[in-house]
Amino acid sequence: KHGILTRKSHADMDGKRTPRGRRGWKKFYAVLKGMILYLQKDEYKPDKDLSEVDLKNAVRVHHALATRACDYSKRPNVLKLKTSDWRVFLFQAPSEEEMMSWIFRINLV
Ligand code: I3P
Repeated sequence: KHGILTRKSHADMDGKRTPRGRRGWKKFYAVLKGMILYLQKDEYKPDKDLSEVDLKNAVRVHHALATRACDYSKRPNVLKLKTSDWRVFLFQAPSEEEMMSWIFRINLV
């Protein structure tokens, strides 16, 4: 699965709140491949190698939990992703349907 996702980092690897200055929203081209959610600046091209930044932004979604971000109302179509290493991200999808589809696909991994 792939598509546009806008990310906000809410908690870091230790479960601690992401500090101010790193809590902004950022738009990515997201690709879910195997157990990894790749977040790239540009649209996915099969023959192009991932950049260092792309690899750094990639999120392991094995044993992660995706839910609708019911407690976040500033933006629509936002899902919450809790990873197995206690990071928490918010991802805004372009539509309700896309949000539900990402939640479903991530939780299948
Ligand atoms: C954050 C940025 C986010 C905002 C967040 C700010 O600043 O303005 O958009 O979240 O508020 O800290 P920075 O880019 O300097 O990290 P919202 O869009 O959800 O308001 P927060 O600290 O209350 O999460």
